[in-house]
Amino acid sequence: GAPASLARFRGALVGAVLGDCLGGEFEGAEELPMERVLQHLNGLDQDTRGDGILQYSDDTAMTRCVVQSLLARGEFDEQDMAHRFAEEYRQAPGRGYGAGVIQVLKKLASPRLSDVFQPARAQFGGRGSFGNGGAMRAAPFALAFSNIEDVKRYSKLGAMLTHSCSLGYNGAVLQALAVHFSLHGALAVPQVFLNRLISEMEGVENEDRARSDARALNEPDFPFCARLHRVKDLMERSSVSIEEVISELGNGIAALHSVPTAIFCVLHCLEPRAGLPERYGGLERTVAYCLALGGDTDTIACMAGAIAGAHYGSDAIPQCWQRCCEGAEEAEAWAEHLHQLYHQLPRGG
Ligand code: F2R
Ligand code: MG
Ligand code: MG
Repeated sequence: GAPASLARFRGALVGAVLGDCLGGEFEGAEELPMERVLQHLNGLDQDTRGDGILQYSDDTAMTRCVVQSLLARGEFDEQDMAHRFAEEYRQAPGRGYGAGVIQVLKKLASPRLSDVFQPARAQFGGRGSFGNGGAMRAAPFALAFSNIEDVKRYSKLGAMLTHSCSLGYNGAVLQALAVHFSLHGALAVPQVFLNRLISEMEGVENEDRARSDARALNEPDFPFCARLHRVKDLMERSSVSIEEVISELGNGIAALHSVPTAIFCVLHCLEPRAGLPERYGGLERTVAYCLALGGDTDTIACMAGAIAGAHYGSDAIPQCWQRCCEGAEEAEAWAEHLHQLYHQLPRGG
């Protein structure tokens, strides 16, 4: 694939922040007309205040912890990352965290805790969380590790600090893989990109825990692969409505109902689409389309923003959007450090 340029690293990290900040306006909305989304986005073009007026939520707060931990330690360190999650929550609890994960973050703050994966395992009566909180913060793993085996291993462990259900942590692995492939230009041929994701996820989901979790939740074996096949089917249709995307893929808070959706949004918006302004580039189309789905808009746009940003690069990011989003400038600077880390780690995969 294409070399992983600095512009792609910046695009991925800033794209994620933008998706979170811009999507926050509509999180939980139903039946959202595209006109309302465009009104919101066009308002930013005219906003002269800029300067981070749109605040980031838990998606970015936790992504920042992942980035800072990877940069400070130069490797994955579960104790350090868990400590940063807990400290971030203690300092800013009002960032819109999931109702369940708050319990984990409080327990992670205890100095007596030796196994940092234990609080996540206790969630939801021992079943663990299948929420998309692991996936929403997974992009930095693809930006820190060049080896695909490391991307899979550490995105899974990073998610397992809060999400012990395989439908939670495998969503994080899928999101990290999507950013990894996008970073290397695989989106140039969408079918190849999807086939690579399916092939990797067949290996990832081929474990007893994934099978038993899927059955307990009435999902088929290899649930993420099944959703990726649905993405493929939708791509082959001559036209797809927002309602069909929601009904086939979902727009909810579960990783299974949002990570494949984010991937579809990126693929669908590779080309100009009716209803979206002609002047919009691919990244703008992707974010606007994610918002118009309603539901978990901040998180779907955050994940799609990372994948799309890794493809289009930072030049595709509108300056006025970047100025309006809290944390976007800092994300750009951190992307440079991740780029250095990525290239100094052993290559392979
Ligand atoms: N929490 C939200 N949005 C709610 C509204 C926030 C509001 N805007 C505000 O400002 O206060 N968004 C954020 O949460 C999502 C990520 O959640 P995460 O980290 O996965 O949390 P959790 O609690 O682990 O899971 C989320 C919910 O999923 C259901 N759930 C998960 N596993 C379950 C299981 N095994 N059994 C039953 N239910 C399960 C629960 O309802 C959890 O609370 C992102 O959207 C982020 O933006
Ligand atoms: Mg959020
Ligand atoms: Mg959300």
